[in-house]
Amino acid sequence: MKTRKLSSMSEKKLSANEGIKTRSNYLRGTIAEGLQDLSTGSLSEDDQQLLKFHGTYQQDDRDTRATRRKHKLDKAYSFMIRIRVPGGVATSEQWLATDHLATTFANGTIKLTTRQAFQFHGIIKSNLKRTIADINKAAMDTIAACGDVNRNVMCNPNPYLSTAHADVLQAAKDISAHLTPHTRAYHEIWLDGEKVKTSEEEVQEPIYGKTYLPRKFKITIAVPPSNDVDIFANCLSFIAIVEGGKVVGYNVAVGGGMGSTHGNEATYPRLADVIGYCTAEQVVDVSEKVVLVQRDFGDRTDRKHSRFKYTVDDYGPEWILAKLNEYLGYDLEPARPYEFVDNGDRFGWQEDPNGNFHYTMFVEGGRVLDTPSYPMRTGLREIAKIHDGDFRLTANQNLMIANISPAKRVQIEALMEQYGIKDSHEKSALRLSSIACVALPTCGLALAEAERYLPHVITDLEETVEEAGLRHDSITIRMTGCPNGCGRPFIAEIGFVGRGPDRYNLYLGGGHAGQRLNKLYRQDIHADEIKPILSPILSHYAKERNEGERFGDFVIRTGYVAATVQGKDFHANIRTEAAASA
Ligand code: SRM
Ligand code: SF4
Repeated sequence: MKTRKLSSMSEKKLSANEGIKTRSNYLRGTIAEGLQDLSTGSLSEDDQQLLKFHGTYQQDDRDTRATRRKHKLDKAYSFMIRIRVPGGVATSEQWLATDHLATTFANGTIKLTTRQAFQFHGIIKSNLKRTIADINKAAMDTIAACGDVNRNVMCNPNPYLSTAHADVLQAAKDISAHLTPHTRAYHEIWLDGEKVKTSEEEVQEPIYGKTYLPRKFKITIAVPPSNDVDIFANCLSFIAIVEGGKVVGYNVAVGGGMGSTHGNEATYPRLADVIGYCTAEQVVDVSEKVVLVQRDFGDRTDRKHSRFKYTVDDYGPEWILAKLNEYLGYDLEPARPYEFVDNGDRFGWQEDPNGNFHYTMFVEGGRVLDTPSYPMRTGLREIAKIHDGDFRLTANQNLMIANISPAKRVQIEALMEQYGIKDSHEKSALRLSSIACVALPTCGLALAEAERYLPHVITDLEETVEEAGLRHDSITIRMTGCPNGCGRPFIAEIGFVGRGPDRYNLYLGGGHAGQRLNKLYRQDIHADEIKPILSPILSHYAKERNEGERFGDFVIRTGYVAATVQGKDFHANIRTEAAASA
């Protein structure tokens, strides 16, 4: 059902970002000039928006903001860089280059993101260009890692498990390449590429045009029964349908997303709807045409309403399907049956059909760093020096040391032992099922801690988990510093979303396979209240769950929260106690 009035839409003013894009000359703006100006560590407001399309964000150290303000100092500006890694695949050489840059230009850590990408933090302006150039020298790039374009395309991280897994990686790479912006601005600014004439729109951006998309766009591919890339949280997803070991086609799902704003019920997380099926050969075409539907019909007036999920809700999934079929010139077939069982990673060792090995390690909060008791980053560097397989980033912020031949396994295991990596997965299943977004001190939007705080929350809860005999029970637990939802907290069985320093909303009841949104259980609780509130529920679950019943299902059956059926219903049926505690 089409609900958005096109006439009123066109009367509304376009958002400021639309003007910035239009004036930018295909993402050039005055970035090159701004980089030359070393009298300040920042760039102009408009260029900061454009920088995102190039894969970098201006930030400042929020830990030192107050002190610097007191001493009348400028903010401690630096830049975050996101490296695009389609399907999360990095060679050993790329790992070593990333590791080297982390020390040379960044803060000595590598962040593995919830979209299978690398991030650096703390790069100062004078090093920005060199860092991006060096990333490109290592055969990686940062273009379209952020911005109003299609982002890093995700897929199941292990292509060696079957030919189907290899097929989806190839599809992810093909979609990613097809939807990469064509502008030469990236090469000109960061790689000293030759300047080209800028008037020919078709040549510049045949898919996006000069205003690109209304907002960021995200694509992923999953191989059932594992939903380890959280397909329902993405704008466009493909669910592989496998026959005889090969991917014959994909179910197409549209309109997922997490971002919302506290106190604004017009914003909400939404799960993608499965609208049809396409053949394996059609997957790139379908991706392009869905992007075009969003390009043409997405809301460019209000950035809080411009994600594809709102386009799908405004026009209805049936209308989107009809428009997609029109753009394609053929019809999607009806969706085929599929089943997901979970959205977590497979930790520890796995052997593939060729007799090679893969080790998935737990990386807390996705942060690769050295501490005195756990020199993980050094260990991974030493492994990369001898590893002739590759590294696979998972969408749960973990890392797979992949494709280890039987001959190399002994050497690699010895290094894993030496650097403490060998036991990385010997943790409670609760911890292994956790995700925390970056939040403080780098994220400019964080209202509360996440990456630095969730490990402590889990340590507190582990006491109850052990006592209740739940050590091996995977319960997804995710924390984000704000409701933008970068750690996909709204599909966790237990979700924490920051509201202010030390204060969180607690959500319960997400689906264990990422197939159901959760519901607000307690609003604005202090960090100290988390354990007293959650421990009794965990103990109750241990005692009274049905055979095989997941925590998210249990809290709904026993009345802690109502089930959220779809995004529009996210703010409805919140328990009166939760509302009362507001
Ligand atoms: Fe995110 C903005 C970090 C995955 C929804 N996200 C940000 C920024 C860039 C803050 C900003 O705009 O100033 C954060 C940078 C923090 C920092 O210091 O590094 C940030 N997002 C991240 C990462 C690094 C979180 C992590 O700990 O892994 C993830 C990088 C993914 C990648 O490699 O591309 C990350 N962000 C996500 C996801 C999860 C996903 O895509 O599967 C979501 C929810 C899904 C979705 O898009 O709906 C997500 N990020 C957002 C939003 C909300 C968008 C919206 O619809 O309203 C924002 C804010 C915005 O865009 O205005 C945001
Ligand atoms: Fe920052 Fe919020 Fe995203 Fe966390 S969820 S990284 S706090 S924008």
